[in-house]
Amino acid sequence: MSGAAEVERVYSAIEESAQLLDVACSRDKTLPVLNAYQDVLAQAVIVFAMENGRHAAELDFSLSVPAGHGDPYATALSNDLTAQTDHPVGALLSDTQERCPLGMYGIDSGVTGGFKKAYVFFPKNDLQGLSKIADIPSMPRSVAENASLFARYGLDKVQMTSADYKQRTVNLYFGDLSAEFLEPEAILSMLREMGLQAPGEQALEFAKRSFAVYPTLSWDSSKIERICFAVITTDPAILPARTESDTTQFSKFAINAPCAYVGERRALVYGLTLSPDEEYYKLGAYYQISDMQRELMKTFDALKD
Ligand code: GPP
Ligand code: MG
Repeated sequence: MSGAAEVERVYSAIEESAQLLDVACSRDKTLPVLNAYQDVLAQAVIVFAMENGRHAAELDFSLSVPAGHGDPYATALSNDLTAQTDHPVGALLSDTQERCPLGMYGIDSGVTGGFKKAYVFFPKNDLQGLSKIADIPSMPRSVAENASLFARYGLDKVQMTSADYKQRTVNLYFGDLSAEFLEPEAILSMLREMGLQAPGEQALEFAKRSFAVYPTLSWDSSKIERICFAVITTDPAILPARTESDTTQFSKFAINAPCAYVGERRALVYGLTLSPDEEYYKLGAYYQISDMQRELMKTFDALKD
């Protein structure tokens, strides 16, 4: 398929996903992003994500971008998807790739808001130590300030980082988690120290199955803005029962989101998110996958009680 045909194929899937959430999809915000990365669409891992079920007003799509493509933030700047900035967030991707080995990149965009994030994935077998990440010059100081807290709860190996150019925040995606730190007592103690909402009993059960845990930090404060416990599964009914409309919206999306791989069950990543005063879930449905998701699903979907 030509690049233009790939753009139309992926755009149709995005539009269909947005309809499931009653979100109006803006061609003007979405096509420039797909056009800028059109060469990678055929092979990319692609995720469609709904944020907080109760006030989902946006659909995000994420694309993986191979290392060979080069810095995807530079692509975003040269295509006017985002404005140049003097804020340290603008230096984060280049600073990171100068100091750390690269597996691949990724980007994130909203169907109403346009380009928002870039990701750096480290090689699968070479997760990066927290102190190395904290030493990256443009990283928020809050990363170093919270490093010992993270490490005490087993969060010390970083699989990937993301820079959010709109919110001016950084996510550190910790992987290689050990089960002892996913026990309810450890999670409650960690969240207490972080000043974040304590989850209910069902949420704590859910969090035990996490394959990744990622805090969000900013340059404005040493406080952790929120933290997310991510669970990968093919089960569209995994969400602990909440309000009926919440459950209906999540399962509608989990069951009907478009999926480009046939003969395999759809990969889903649920995120339990805790902020200082909220507990909520988000959901990403994988439209295209790679062997990495297949392996993760084999390992983590088998952990069901
Ligand atoms: C979700 O972060 C992370 C992903 C969807 C991984 C990206 C996958 C690719 C294939 C690039 P989030 O959206 O939950 O974080 P936040 O909204 O806090 O930035
Ligand atoms: Mg997001």
